[in-house]
Amino acid sequence: MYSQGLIGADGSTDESQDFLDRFQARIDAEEKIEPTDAMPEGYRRTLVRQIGQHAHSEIVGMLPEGNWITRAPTLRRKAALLAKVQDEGGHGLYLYSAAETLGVSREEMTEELHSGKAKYSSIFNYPTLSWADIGTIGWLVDGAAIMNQIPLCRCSFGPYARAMIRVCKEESFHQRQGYEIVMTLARGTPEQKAMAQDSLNRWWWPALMMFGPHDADSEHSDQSMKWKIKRFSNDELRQKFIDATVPQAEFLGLTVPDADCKWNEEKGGYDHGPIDWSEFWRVVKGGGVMNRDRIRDRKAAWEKGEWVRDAALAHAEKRRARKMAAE
Ligand code: FAQ
Repeated sequence: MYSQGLIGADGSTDESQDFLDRFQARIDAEEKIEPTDAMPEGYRRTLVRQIGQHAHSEIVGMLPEGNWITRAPTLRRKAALLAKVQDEGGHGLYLYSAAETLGVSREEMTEELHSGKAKYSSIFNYPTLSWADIGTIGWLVDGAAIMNQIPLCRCSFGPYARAMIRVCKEESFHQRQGYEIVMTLARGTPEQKAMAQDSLNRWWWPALMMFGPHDADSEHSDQSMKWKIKRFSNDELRQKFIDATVPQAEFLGLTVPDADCKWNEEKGGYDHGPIDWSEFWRVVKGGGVMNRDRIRDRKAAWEKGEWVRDAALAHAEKRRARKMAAE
């Protein structure tokens, strides 16, 4: 499927089977691949695609929660939400930097996001209708993100794996603050509990979709697992998430909106009902409720930030010129 051109740090290429075998042997020996190492072009392209999509998800993911900063119910909640949204922005920046080490520029990635060419996680195309959604995003969306990202800390590509270590620590905090918001509502008035249940009803299935299509329909999984970019398949991670989350919902006195969700003693995990993949693909292809608004808002933020980028660049140029004059 991929062109197997190889580009070394010195720009040399090697397309031999011998090189591919030696590269795979490094992966199998759990060696980390660094940006200056020669690598198959397919490996590089897969990482640029995945890390780029991941970075875009973090940045677009700031929008649904950002929507509630001015309406947080208390000062403490507002401070925590502000910090969380800023954390997500930071995650996007580490990830863009990790992708840049593979020879793609921030501008190219941004352009791909704005033009609709690059994907970002389907989950961020759903609206945040109530304060409970802010709790549910932390609980379910950060919870799903952690389940997916903990194995990425062992990804074969060094900069991605290292970025994930800090990201996972921060996401764990986000997950706990979200769960605590939902717990407060679930133990509150009947109206607050109903708000928490309504939020779980709306976010449960989209959260399961975050893990991507079933393994049989996952185009990239086999190769990504061979290269140890992914350590678990989409279905394996989805199952781990369900098994961890259903007891959390039970503890809160809430019910996941799936009549087929039952403990299966034999497999040692929960069964679940069918996922609506037609909805998933509709949202991924731009047909979700919020797709258009998300891209519009990202473009506006990028345009409004132009003077900041220009000023930072001018400052850096000035410092460089001063330093050169002094030498
Ligand atoms: N949404 O062959 P596969 C977060 C695409 S971070 C949209 O299975 P792969 C933090 C996929 O790209 C959330 N598209 O693909 C936060 C591919 O399309 P392509 C993001 C999806 O790469 C929390 C096609 O379908 N996390 O939430 C989705 O092997 C709270 C075929 O799929 C990451 O990005 C989807 N859900 O596996 C922020 C983690 N699923 O490229 C703010 C890193 C699949 O051929 C608030 N990424 N697609 O055009 C991964 O682990 C993988 O890329 C998967 C997909 C598992 C997402």
